[in-house]
Amino acid sequence: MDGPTTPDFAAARRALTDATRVVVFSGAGMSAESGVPTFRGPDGLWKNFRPEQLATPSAFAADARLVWEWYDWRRRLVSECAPNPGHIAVATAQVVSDKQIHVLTQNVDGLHERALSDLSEATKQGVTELHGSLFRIRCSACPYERPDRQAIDASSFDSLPRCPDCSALLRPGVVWFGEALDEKVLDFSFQAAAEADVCVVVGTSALVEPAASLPRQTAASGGFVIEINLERTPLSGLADAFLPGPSSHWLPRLLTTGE
Ligand code: BJW
Ligand code: ZN
Repeated sequence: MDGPTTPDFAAARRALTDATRVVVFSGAGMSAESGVPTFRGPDGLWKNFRPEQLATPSAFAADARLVWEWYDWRRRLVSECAPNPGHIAVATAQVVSDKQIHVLTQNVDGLHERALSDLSEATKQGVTELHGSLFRIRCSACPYERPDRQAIDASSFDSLPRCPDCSALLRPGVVWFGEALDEKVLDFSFQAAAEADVCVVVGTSALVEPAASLPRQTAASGGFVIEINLERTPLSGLADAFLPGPSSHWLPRLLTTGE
């Protein structure tokens, strides 16, 4: 791992010092050090299924019990995880900085929100969940939805949760492959990325669209892109500064101490 005196780190710090508006665009690598498995790493498998096989409407149509069993496992796992120093550095910067710092996250684990609410009950700064949340559930047939942290009984098809309004199956409140992201969320996110002086891209393989295009929007509008990842990604060529290594190493140095 490079030290904080590398040219890329110095350039990244300078860009952040000069910035008024910052977006932090995060992916699964942001939560890896909290113990949340990433999607495409070697730890992404669950009972020999790839996440891509389960996070789809057709998987839910074919075997809703299996899909709910996976989501129930993930909800339990994430409930036992805590924000790591990377989340805390971002949340701290959101609370103490006079800059506008907005998090656009692909993660459904709620850890950015938890880090922020642990620090401050009232902050103007926000977190946008592009792909929904593990802790919301919604109806597969009507607009009904609710926050939900209860265990799901996925022992049989008949025990799965049902909509109180129309009796159809309830489903996780996340965005699956082939589904459109919420239009308002998407418009807001592209606008925030376009207006940002700096976009900090953290722990994403940058393979999943349309989210992966957000940093391109910042770059196209003349903003500075900082990428933090263990390895290079399709966005690395576009990044003005690449910081190789774990997010919990770089984010506290980049956002809080500057050392
Ligand atoms: C660390 C680290 C440490 C590890 N520190 N780093 C254009 C071109 C091609 C395809 C498409 C396109 N537009 C749309 C598509 C199709 C598709 C898509 O993108 N496919 C590609 C894979 C080819 N996109 C969609 O289907 C989207 N929908 C859509 O576009 O709809 C259009 C439409 C319009 C109108 C009507 C109908 C449709 C929806 C995408 C939804 C993605 N959903 C998921 C599941 C969410 C629910 C759940 O969690 O169960 O979102 S898939 C999964 O991937 C999840 C993630 O948010 C997302 C991104 O993954 P992420 O975060 O990047 O994780 P990893 O594991 O891939 O990477 C981790 C990284 O961290 C690695 O790089 C590591 O090195 C790094 N790392 N430890 C720093 N400690
Ligand atoms: Zn319903």
